[in-house]
Order: sequence, then structure tokens, then C-alpha cells
Amino acid sequence: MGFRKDFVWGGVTASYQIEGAAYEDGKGLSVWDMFCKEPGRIADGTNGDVACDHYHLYQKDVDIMGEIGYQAYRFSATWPRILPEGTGPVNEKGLDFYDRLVDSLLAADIQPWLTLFHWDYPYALFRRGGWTNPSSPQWFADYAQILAKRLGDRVKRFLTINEPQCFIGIAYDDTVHAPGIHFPIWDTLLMAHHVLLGHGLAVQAIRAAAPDALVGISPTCSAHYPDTETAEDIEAARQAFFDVDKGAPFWSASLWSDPIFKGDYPKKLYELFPEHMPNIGPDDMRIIGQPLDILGQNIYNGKAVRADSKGGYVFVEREKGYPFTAAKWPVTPKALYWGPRFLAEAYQIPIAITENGLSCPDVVSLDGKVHDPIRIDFLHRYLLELRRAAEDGVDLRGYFHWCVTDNFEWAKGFTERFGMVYCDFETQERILKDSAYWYREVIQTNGENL
Ligand code: GCO
Repeated sequence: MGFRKDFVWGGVTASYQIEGAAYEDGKGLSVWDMFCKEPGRIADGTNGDVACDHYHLYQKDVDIMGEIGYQAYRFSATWPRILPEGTGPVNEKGLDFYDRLVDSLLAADIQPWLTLFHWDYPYALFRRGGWTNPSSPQWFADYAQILAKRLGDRVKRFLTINEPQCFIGIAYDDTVHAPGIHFPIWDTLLMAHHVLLGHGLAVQAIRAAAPDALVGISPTCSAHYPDTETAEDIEAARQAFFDVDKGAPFWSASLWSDPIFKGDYPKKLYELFPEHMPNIGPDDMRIIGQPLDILGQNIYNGKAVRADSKGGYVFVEREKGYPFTAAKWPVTPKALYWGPRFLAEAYQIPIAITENGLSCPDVVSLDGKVHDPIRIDFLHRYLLELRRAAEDGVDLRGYFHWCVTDNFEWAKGFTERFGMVYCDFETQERILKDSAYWYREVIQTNGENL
């Protein structure tokens, strides 16, 4: 049975990580442009000023996607490239770039999936309070409207935001991501509320400009899974999957998705922070809960969970010498079965895996090729689990491999290679890794060859 006939296979990138042209053609500053200037913030002291130079080499990259046989390509737009000050005057050269990119994708018969915001927040808006500012939801909606009006005749899949867990949690709680400033819980909860309001208003703006488009969101999560497939362990894993951890509340799946799909924050959040929750306006949950067509979930890994003796759950210690990636992330294929299953059961919406992949210590071998058997094995294991979820009835619509080309990996700089396509950052040469040829087979057979 396998994946549905119209299941889409593709790859994904993010603007700041690949585009470069950070100070070109009228683009405004983003918080990442500024964050990279602070000594010590980026592991190798680099930045996204040039990255993969995708702004100039996008046609080469689209040609490569065509060679791999991508049916779809998920990418993000750079908010300050469109609106240098975040609001106000539009930078036409910025819009022109995305026009060209979209036309190139369509000419290559590749479906564009546009993520409106993937972390490169306008620095001018950050200086006006960013997501703490009560105008921040409307700022985002206005930006969404501009993009949907300009591209909505050709772009028919929109994802509003990528991983608020990171651009709020890692940015303002852990401070490892831009702008890397710790805000107290009462401010970060307010920011989260404004992000969700901005998401809802953006959905309305997209619907108005592109009524026939599919609209979704792309959060991430730790996709916890049952240690055994007993009913007790499955329920315990479900509990863990949707729980809110007081120590890392923003990493939660439910904090972000319950308001969208269930009309309110998870009860646990109110219990944890009764005196710090934001004021929720009478219309807020209606705005946030705009109906969506798809939940784009980014899933990399999770933890095994067992039922405890009190109706709760415990995490199972990972075995000694457990497999991990070059980024030291655990390899847990079951996350790609249970994650989609738990999400579909909880939120009753079609699911796309809008990010999954791994970093490998990729090098160009003496034969001039890039052999990445570890990536092929990882993807094979994960995709077998995803196919099992599809066969068990989860309404799965697509899979996007993170990432197309090696790129700027945020605070890790260029020290991690997640791409299916090797990028020489000095020469900007691209080399398809072995996994790209393997993935081409997967796409051609719709996963039957797994
Ligand atoms: C994320 C981001 C990507 C990362 C990728 C590897 O999921 O963290 O969406 O931009 O680069 O996941 O960390």
C-alpha cells in the first residue's frame, strides 16, 4: 500500500542559511546578521553574508533539484529583504528575487512550498520590541499579505512560521540563537502569544490573497515514542509527547499547536505559570485557531518512554553507545512513526514532514564523489517508519529532507553538513552526494524501493 499516490517528495532550506547577499539589493538587516557580528556567538566565527550564495546561484540549485527529481521544494523568504524596516516601504528587488525563484521552480515542475518566516527577523522590528510589541502580530500579517499577493498566483502552499520552539525558546530562553537575549517567562509567554496571533492573522491574509492555496505551519518537537507497543507504554509516550516541561516550556509541541487546533493552551501551561500567562483577548483564540489545511511537522528524534506505576511516564535511558549523528543527535527512527501518528490523532489534520535529516562528516573523496552511507542508512530507517505510519492510516502528504545543500547551521556556523548536496563554501561548487542518487530512486518509486 505505501504512501498515497499524490504524496510529495522534496527538500527544504531556509533563507538565512543559504541565500547570502546579506547586504545587497536593498535588503534590510536581520537579527541573524547582527548576532553573527558578536564575537563568540557562532562556533567557527562565520556568518550568512555569503553562505551558499543562493541569491545568485538559485538557478544552479533549481537545476540540481530537478536532477534529484524533487517534486516540491520548501524554502523561506527573508522578511527584511522584502521589508527592509520590517514594515513600511517594500523593497521591489527583494520581491523580484522570489518571483524569479518561483518561476524557475515551476519551469522545473517543482512545487514551491513557501515558509514566510524562518528566523531572520527584521532587526528594525527587534529594536521596536520585536515579538513583545503588541503590533508584532500585525507586522507579520502585513508581511504575509505582501508575499501572498505577489506570489499567490503561482505559490499554492504556504507555511506561516518555522519552529517557534527555536525562534522564541532557543533565542530568548536559552539565548543560543539570535538575538540571544534572555527574557523572563512573562515576556517569552507574551511573545509566544503574539507569534500565534501573528500566525492566525497571516493565515487570514493568505486566504484573502490566495483563496485556493494550502496553508499550514511548521513547528518542531521531540517526538517521544513508546519503549514497547503495549497500550500502557503508548499512552505514556503520548503523554510525554504533548507534555509541557517547566524547564523548557517552549520546546513543547502542545504549547504551540493546541491553541491552533484545540482552541486553547494546554492545561499544564496554565498550571505551571498561573501568574505569568499573557492576557488573552476575547477574540484571540478565534484568530489563532484559523482552520489550516496541513500540519507541517519537523521531526528529527525523540526519547523512548515507558509507563510508570502511577499513570504517568518515565523516559528510558538511551543504551550505552547508542547511535548518534555528527551533530550528536540520537538516531531514533521510531520518532517518524509515532510523531505523525500522535499528531494526526490529536489534531485531526493531514501531516507533512517538513524537515528530517542529519549532519554527517561529509568530505569529497579521492574519487571526487561524496559518499554518505550513514545518511542513506538513517533516511532508509526513518522512511520505513514513516511508510508504516502511512500504512497504518496516518494522512501523510509529503516529506521534505533537511537539507538540499550544506549550509550555514546557525550557531554551529559551517561546522555541520546536513545537505544531500555537498557545498564547497570557498568555490561554491556543488556535488551531489550518494544520498541524492539514492533519494532520486525513493522519489521515482514513491518509497516502494525502501
Ligand atoms: C531546525 C531548523 C533548520 C536547522 C536544521 C538542522 O529545525 O532547527 O528549521 O534551520 O538548520 O533543523 O538543525
